Amino acid sequence: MLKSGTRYDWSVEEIMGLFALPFNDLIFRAQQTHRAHFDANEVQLSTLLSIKTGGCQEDCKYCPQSSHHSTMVESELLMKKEEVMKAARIAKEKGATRFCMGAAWREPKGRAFDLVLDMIREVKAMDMEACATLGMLNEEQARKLSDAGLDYYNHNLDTDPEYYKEIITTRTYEERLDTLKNVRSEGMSVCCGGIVGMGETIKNRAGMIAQLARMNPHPESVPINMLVKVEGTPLQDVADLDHFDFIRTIAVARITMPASHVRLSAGREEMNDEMQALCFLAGANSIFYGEKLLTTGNKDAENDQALFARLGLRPEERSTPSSRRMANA
Ligand code: SAM
Ligand code: DTB
Ligand code: SF4
Repeated sequence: MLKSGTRYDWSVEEIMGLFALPFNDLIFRAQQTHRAHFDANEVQLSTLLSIKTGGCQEDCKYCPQSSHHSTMVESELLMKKEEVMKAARIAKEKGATRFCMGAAWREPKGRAFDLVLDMIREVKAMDMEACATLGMLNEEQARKLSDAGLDYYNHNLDTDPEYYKEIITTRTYEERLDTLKNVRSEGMSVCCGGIVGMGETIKNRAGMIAQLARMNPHPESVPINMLVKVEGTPLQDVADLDHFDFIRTIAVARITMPASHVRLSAGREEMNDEMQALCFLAGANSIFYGEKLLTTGNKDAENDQALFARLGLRPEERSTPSSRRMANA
């Protein structure tokens, strides 16, 4: 169902105009949009697990898992299904509704892919939403994931097409868009966003949001990550981001993709409660919940519960569209 105000024709210039608004005007507009589409006091909780860590052949400059950089992250084998299920059960007990499995792969292959399909089936059997982020997908891989019951596939654009060349050289922007097309045509929900704080300009940021907001339909889930500067990556010394610029990016994502869940993603460890509250006010309504992201730290669950209590926020029960839920039943 289309709610009024949803558009797919945003230009980069128009989005730059949103970024240039006085902060209070921008936040007011984002909050109005948010309230027209969501309960403003509900936040969706997703828990991440790195099921295959490190040793990745891609050269993403921000990523501690790329084998092109020397970081503290060591290459590990695919986790055993039992360990993954244990983590999913703990996530569910702590209140997460979605379990997201990440693999440091260029693309899924061979027996490892079959094992991941099995993990997805088991997460679904636990009555949780399942999400995976495994790199590029062709049509057949997307179909297999969908058949296994996967609700969401995460594949980020990361930045705009122009700045992209500075960040990743081992796969193209077009290849990312092709993966997203394959996910969409197999009926899964799309989780797609990017990173702020990699040294990009406001125009690059507006360009990234324009790419996302011109998709029809919009990605159901839009993770906005603040770069985690990991030692050993080429971006370890990039200039600090003005936190207000991060909050503005959340607000602009909310205004341009009014019915999407906008996720306040990586970088929360660096944020105090007041900063996170401003992100929620700007329209963020999802977080990664649990003490670890993939290889770096996150706020722990107790900390988030205390913040929710201070702000009167409630965890959202479940967000997968009922049609998809019934198809998966
Ligand atoms: N290998 C798969 C891929 O790239 O699609 C899945 C995992 S990859 C780690 C998922 C996303 O995590 C990246 O697209 C990027 O947006 C985000 N990410 C990775 N390292 C990050 C960092 N240091 N700070 C913020 N976000 C990061
Ligand atoms: C996304 O947009 N952010 C998550 C998830 N999708 C897979 C990953 C953040 C990773 C941060 C660095 C790390 O922990 O390795
Ligand atoms: Fe590999 Fe994904 Fe990291 Fe890029 S972001 S190096 S593809 S794990």
